[in-house]
Amino acid sequence: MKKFKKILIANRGEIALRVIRSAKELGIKTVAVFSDADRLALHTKMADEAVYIGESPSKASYLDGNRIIKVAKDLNVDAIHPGYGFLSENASFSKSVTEAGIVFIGPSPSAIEIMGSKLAAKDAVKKYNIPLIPGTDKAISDVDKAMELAVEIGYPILIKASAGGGGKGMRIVEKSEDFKEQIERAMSEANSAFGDSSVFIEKYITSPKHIEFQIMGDQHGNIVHLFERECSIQRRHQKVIEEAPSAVLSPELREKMGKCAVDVARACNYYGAGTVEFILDQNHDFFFLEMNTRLQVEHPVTEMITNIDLVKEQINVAQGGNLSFTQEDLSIRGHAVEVRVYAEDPTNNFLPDIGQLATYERPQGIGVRVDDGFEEGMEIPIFYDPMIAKLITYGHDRQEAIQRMIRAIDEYNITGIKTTLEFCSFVLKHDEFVSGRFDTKFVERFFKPEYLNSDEATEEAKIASILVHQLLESDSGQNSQASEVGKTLKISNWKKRLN
Ligand code: MV4
Repeated sequence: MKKFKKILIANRGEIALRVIRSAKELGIKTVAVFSDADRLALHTKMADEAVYIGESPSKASYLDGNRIIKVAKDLNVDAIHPGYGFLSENASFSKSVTEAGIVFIGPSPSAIEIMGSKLAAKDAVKKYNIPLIPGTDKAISDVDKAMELAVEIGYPILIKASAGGGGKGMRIVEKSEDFKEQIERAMSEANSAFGDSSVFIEKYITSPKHIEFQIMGDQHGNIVHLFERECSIQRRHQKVIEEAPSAVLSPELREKMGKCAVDVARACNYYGAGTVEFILDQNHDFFFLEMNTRLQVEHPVTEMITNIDLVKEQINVAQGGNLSFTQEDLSIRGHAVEVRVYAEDPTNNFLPDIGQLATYERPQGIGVRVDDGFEEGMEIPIFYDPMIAKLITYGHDRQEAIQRMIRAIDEYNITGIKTTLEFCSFVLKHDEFVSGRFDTKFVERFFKPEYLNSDEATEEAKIASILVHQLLESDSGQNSQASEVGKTLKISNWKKRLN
C-alpha cells in the first residue's frame, strides 16, 4: 500500500484546517490553495505549502478543477482531498484527477454519478429491497399518466428534480388541479438549474425526521456504518443543529436502518466516506432519500461517539488500505451535539451579516470542540458560505451534551457580526427539542424572531417589570393604574429615570 507523502486540500475554511490537522498527525505534507479573499486565511498559513489559484469568486478559484490539478501536478502531490461542497461531488473532476495520476480522496466517479442522480440511485438500490417513498422511479414523460399516478399515490405529492438534492428542485403539490402547471414549471426549472429536466413524483411525507447514516467503505469490498446523525433542525434545507445518536431510534431500528444504509453503499460498490439519508415518519417507518458521496459538514458528531477520525480513515482507504475496523468493533459511546455558527441575523430572516470579527473568543473546557476557520480581527468574506464555525459538545448522555452546548454557546464571545448562536440556544432549551419529538418542521412551527432577546427587548422587559413592581408596591389601590401607566409610559423615559 503506497502511503501518501503530500496531499493537496482543494477547499478552504474549517474543513481545510480539519484535513490539514489529520494529515499532519499522519506525517503527510499538505498543500493549500487560496483565492484573493483567502490570502491571509488560516488554512493558507497552516499548510506546509500554499498556492494562489485565482480571484475570490468560487468559479475563478475553488471550482477551477483544471487549475487545481495543474498545481497538484506541479507540486508533485500524491492525492487531493476535496472536502465538502465545491468539487467534492463532481464526477468529471474526480475522473480528471485520476487521469492525471493523482489519487482522489473519495469514492469512484461512477459512485458519484449514480448517487448524483436521484432516479439512478433508486434504480441501483432496487435489488436490495430498500424502502422507497411511494412514487415513480422513472422520469415523467407523459403528464396525463403522471396525473393518474399522483391520484393513486394520494396528495399531497412532491415533484423532485432527478439532478437536484438537498431540497433544491422540490415542489409540493396539494391538489390535482395544480399538478399540470407545477410539473411543467418543475421541468423547466430543473433544466435551467441542472441542465437535466428529468423530474419524478413521490408521496409527500409531511413533518418527517431527517436521519442520516455515516458509511465507510474500502477498496476491498468492506463496508460498515458508523451509526446515525439526527439532522431535523434545518432552516430552508440548511442544517443548523445535528446530533449523534438520534434520541428516538431503538437499537432494533438502528440496526435495520444501518443494514439498509450499507446495502445502499454496496449497490454502487462504494468506497470512502459517504452518508445515506433517510426520512422517518411518525410511525417510525423509514424511507431512503439520497446518498451524499462526500464527507459531510456534520461528521464530527459521529467522530465523537465512535472515537474515529474519519479523515484519517478516508486517507487510509484512498491509499488502498483495509478499513481499520469491522462493524463489530464499532459501538456508540456517549452523545454529541453540533451547532453551526453562521454569520447570519436570526432576527432579520437569517440574512447574511458580513463584517469583521471584532471579538472572537472560543468556548473551552471538557467536552467542547470548535472546528472553525477564523481568528479575532479577520473579515468574513462575502464570496463563500457564511458558516464561521461548528461548535461540538460531547457528554456521557444527551442531557449532558445539551447542557454543555448551552454553556459553551453562552461562553462563545463574538462581536462585530450577528450570529445564529442565540437561535441555537433557543432550540436547545425548547421542550420539543429536549423531548426528542421534533421533526423537520420545528423551525417553522416553534421559532419567531421576537423570541430572541435582542438588547432592546430585554432592556424593555426589565424596565417594564421594575415599573409595574414599583407601582404595585406604592399603593395596592392603584393596581389598575399601574398596568395603564405601564402600557403608556415610553420606555425611553424609564431608561433616563433608571440611569
Ligand atoms: C422528502 C420529504 C418528504 N416527502 N420527500 C429534503 C431534501 C432532500 N434531502 C429530500 N428532502 C425531503 N424529501 C418526500 N417524498 C422531506 C424532505 C426533507 C425536507 C423537506 C422539506 C423541508 C425540510 C426537509 C428536511 C429534510 C428532508
